[in-house]
Amino acid sequence: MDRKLLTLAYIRKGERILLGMKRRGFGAGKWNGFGGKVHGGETFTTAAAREMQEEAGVIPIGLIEVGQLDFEFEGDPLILETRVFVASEYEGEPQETEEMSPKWHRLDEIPYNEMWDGDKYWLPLLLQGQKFEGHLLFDQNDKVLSQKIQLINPIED
Ligand code: 8OG
Repeated sequence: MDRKLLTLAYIRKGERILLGMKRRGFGAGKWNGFGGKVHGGETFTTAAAREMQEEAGVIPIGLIEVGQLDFEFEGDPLILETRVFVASEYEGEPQETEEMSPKWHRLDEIPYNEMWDGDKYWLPLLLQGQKFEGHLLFDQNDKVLSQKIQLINPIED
């Protein structure tokens, strides 16, 4: 099975999260975090920071890895192994790029119906400060066919 290594990073500041409207390519028309392919010689963390700078014009400070998600599409042997990060600090000001239009969203107004169909299963965990790993299988219309997400070292409350 082929694996492609991807990053996905969010900036969460208090009660808001920075999302970008993807303007072209894979996932166009969806709100998402920022990320893309890990280049040779990069760590996931350096790739996540580079992608965020390229797509949103900000440099995240103190990225924390909070998840690993394997995305798979029905009929396609490729697994998109995606490491998920979050930071609460950044340098620069979010700006529109060729790839993304960034915008702050209140945590109680996350536009799940304009995001990847699987995000509603795991983004709430990220927002709770949990760590998670999982696998999501999508059909050819990007709808979730099956998903399994589990917490790593759950936070007790
Ligand atoms: O470089 P490119 O834009 O192709 O990278 C794909 C980005 O999309 C990468 O950051 C990982 C992310 N991504 C998926 N699937 C999903 C998904 O189901 N939900 C979210 N939020 N992001 C996804 O590849």
